[in-house]
Amino acid sequence: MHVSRMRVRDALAAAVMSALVVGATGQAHAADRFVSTAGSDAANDCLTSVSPCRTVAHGLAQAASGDTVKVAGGSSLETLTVNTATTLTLSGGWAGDFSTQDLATMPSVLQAGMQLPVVSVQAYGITIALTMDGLVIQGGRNRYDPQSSAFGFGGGVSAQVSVGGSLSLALSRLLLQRNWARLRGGGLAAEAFNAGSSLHLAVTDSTVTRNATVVGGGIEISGDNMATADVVLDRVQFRNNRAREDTGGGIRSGGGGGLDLLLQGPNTHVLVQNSIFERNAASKFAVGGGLRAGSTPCASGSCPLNVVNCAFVDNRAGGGGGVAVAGGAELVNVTATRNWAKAAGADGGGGVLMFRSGIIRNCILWGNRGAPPRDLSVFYESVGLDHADVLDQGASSGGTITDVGGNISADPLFVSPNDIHLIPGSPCIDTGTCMGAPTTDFEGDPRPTGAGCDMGADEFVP
Ligand SMILES: [Ca+2]
Repeated sequence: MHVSRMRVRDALAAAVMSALVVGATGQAHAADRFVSTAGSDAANDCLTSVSPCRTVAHGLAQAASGDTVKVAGGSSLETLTVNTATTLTLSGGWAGDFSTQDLATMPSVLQAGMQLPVVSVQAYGITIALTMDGLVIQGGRNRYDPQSSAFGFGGGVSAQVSVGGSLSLALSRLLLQRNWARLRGGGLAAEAFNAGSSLHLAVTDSTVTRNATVVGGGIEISGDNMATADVVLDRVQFRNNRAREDTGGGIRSGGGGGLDLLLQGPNTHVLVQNSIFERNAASKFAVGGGLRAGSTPCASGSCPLNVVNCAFVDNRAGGGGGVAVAGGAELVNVTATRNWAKAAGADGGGGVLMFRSGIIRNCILWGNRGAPPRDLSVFYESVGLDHADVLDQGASSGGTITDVGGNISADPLFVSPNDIHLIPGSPCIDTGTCMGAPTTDFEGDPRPTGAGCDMGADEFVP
C-alpha cells in the first residue's frame, strides 16, 4: 500500500509538472508550423518539418498566437482569413526541408482559390498582429457581395480594423500581382474605422504590379475621422497598376492608379519613402496616376503625408499624372518626369497637382506632359517651393507657389528619359538643401555625397 501511494503521488507530481511545462511552452515558446504542397493536412498539427501540412489555411488554423507558419516554395490555391485575436507570422520561400529560405528560387505563390481575396484580415473590436514575409499573392478577386464579408475592398489582401480594434500588419518582401477588387485596393486595401480603432501598417521591400480596381489600383489605405492610422511604405515598387473608371455609377471614379490614400482624421500619418511609381494609371476623369491622397491640412510644421525619396515616371491620369494631393503634404527629394495629365477638368499638373497646403523641397519636377502647367499645378492655398528644379509651374483659384529659396529651372540631366539617375554636370547635384533632407537616397546611397545634398530621389555618386 505504501508503494502504491507513492506511485500515485509521483504520478500526480508528474502530471502537475507536465501541465506546467505545457503551460510554459504554450505561452513562452512560439512554435514553427510547416506547410508544403508535398505535405498532408490529415491529422496533422504541422509541428514537424519532415511531415508538413499541405495548406496554409490548415497551418493557420493549427497555429497558436505567437507561432510562425513557414511555407515551402510552391504554388497553392488558398483563401485565408484571420479574424480572431492573435499574433501570427506567415513566412514563405522555404526549401522543402525548411533549412533555408530563398524567395527567388523557391517562391511561395498563394493564388486565390475562388472569387475572394487571397488573404482577409478583420480586426473587429479585437487585436491582431499579422506579419507576412516572402510571399507571392496573386489572382485574388473581390467582387461586391453584401452576402459575404467581401465588400469589394482589397483584391490580394483585404484588411479592416473597426469597433475599437487594433490591427498591426507588417508586410515585407511581397509580390502582389494581378489581383482585382470591385471597389478599392486592387492589390491591398487597409482600412480603419470608428473611434478607438488603430491601424499600424508597414509595407517594405515589396512589388505591387498589374493590379486593378476603381480606387487605388495597387494599394488603397483609408481611415475615417475617428480612427488612428500609422502607415509606412518603404522600398515599394508600384508598376502597371490601374484605377479604372467605374461604370456602375455612384462610386468615386478611377483615382489613385498606384496608391490611394484617404485619411480623414487628425490622428493619421503616412510616410512613403524610397519607392518607385512607374506606368500606373488612373482614369482620365480622375486624378493621381501614381499617387492620390486626401487628408487633413498640414498643421504647425507637420503634414499628415510625407513623400520622401520617391520617383514617379510615366504615370497618367486626368490631372496630377504623377501625384495628386488634396490636403497637406510634404514632398522631399521626389523626382517626377514623363507623367501625363489629360486634364479633363483643366487641373493640369502632369507631374504634381496640389490642392491645399504643403511644401516641395529638393524635388525635380521636369519633362511631364499633357495640359499645362505640366510639372506643378497648385490650387486654393500656398505651397512652398524650396530648392526645387521645376520646368512648368502655375497656380490658380487662390493658390500660390511661394518661393522659399534655392529654386532653379534647368534640365536636370537624367541618364535617360526613363532613368532618373543624375549624370555629371547635372544642375541638381549639390544644389539641394540638407535641411530636412533624408540621409540616404532612394537606393540607400549616402546623402549628402560630395559637396552637398542633391535635388531629386537620386544622390549622385561619382
Ligand atoms: Ca551631392
